[in-house]
Amino acid sequence: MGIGLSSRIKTHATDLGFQKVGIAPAGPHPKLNSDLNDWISSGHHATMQWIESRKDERGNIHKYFPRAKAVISVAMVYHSGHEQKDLSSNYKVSNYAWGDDYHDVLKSKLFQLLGWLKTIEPNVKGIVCVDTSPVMEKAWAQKAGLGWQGKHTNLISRDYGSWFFLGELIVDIELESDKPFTEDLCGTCTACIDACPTQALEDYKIDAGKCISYLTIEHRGELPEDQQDLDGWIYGCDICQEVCPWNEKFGKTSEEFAFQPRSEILNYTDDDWNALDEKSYRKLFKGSAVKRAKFSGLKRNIISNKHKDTKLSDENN
Ligand code: B12
Ligand code: SF4
Ligand code: SF4
Repeated sequence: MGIGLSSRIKTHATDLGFQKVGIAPAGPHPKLNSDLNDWISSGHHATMQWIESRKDERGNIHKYFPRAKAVISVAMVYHSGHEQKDLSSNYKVSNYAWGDDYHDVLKSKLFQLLGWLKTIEPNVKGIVCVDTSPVMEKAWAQKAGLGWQGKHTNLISRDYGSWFFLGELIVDIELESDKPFTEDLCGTCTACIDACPTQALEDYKIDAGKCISYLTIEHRGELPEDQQDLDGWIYGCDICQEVCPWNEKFGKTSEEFAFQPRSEILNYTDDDWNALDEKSYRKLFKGSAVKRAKFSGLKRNIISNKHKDTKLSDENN
């Protein structure tokens, strides 16, 4: 088993710009599978059929990559160091989407890691995953020792908080593994559950249909009648992470230039957002994660928040 190789992989991944790296054996993960099935049968995935349609692969890594022997799990900090109050607009955009699309940034580094690994193990087969693959990234990161899933359901590390993305390089060679992270350092805290404006969280579980992140990014068409209040967010939502004491104490600013905010994100006023047309949208969000919401979704979110403001000022007059 590659003991020396595991530590060389970690050093190389760190040199590429990942803050955390851990390795888990690609063995069975029965709790993950049963929790996922419960979550889906409770309808907590809302309209995200793409989760259900590949649930067997999500619940069993060998259905996705039969030759898998080890999962190299990586984390990369994205927080730009700016806060919502630094924006010129009252509309809020999740911090993870202020710069370039993280899928591209992490994938390119993971492919570099695979390319380097092939120079040592020429026959290795590897799959690079970032977000969109049918892999339960948080559960694998916990198994690889990176941290624990907090009550807001994101993965938290004791040295970086939770403002990071996850990715994996799954390989068909055995590697020395790390110990899984077995502690739950949330303790009696319930700050995320209490602060969530839509009551989407219950201990360690999310009802995605109620979550503003889902509503602003994933939901297509009109917003449901009872989920119209987006609390000022036009893309994503950061509230449950903003209130987390682990981020207050240990959250770090990203050193990755690609995650620095685009100037329009910082400087756009409410009027600029209200006037956004498809042409400016395409230009502003070229190579950005915000494309996921599509122009129609972003426009719907802006209009929905604008109507709320109009209603509030009518009530105050
Ligand atoms: C679907 C999805 C969403 C959905 C659903 C969120 C969710 N929690 O599942 C929506 C659109 C709402 C969403 C929102 C966000 N997302 Co998202 N999302 C995903 C995606 C694609 C799949 C997640 C998944 O498998 N969900 C299914 C459910 C069943 O999984 P789970 O939440 O982990 O559920 C576990 C717990 O409930 C637990 N459990 C169940 N019962 C119990 C009981 C106890 C006692 C315990 C301890 C645990 C427990 O078991 C379940 C299975 O392990 C992943 C990428 C990936 N491929 O993994 C990114 C991912 C999770 N998202 C990410 C991010 C950044 C976000 C946002 C912060 C973006 C934003 N700012 O708007 C928000 C956070 C909202 C939140 N509080 O979770 C990052 C998280 C990084 C991190 N540090 O953890 C990921 C990993 C993407 C990435 N590659 O970086 N997301
Ligand atoms: S992202 Fe926002 S809406 Fe979703 S669970 Fe967290 S606080 Fe609630
Ligand atoms: S806010 Fe508190 S309960 Fe929620 S994830 Fe952070 S430490 Fe855990």
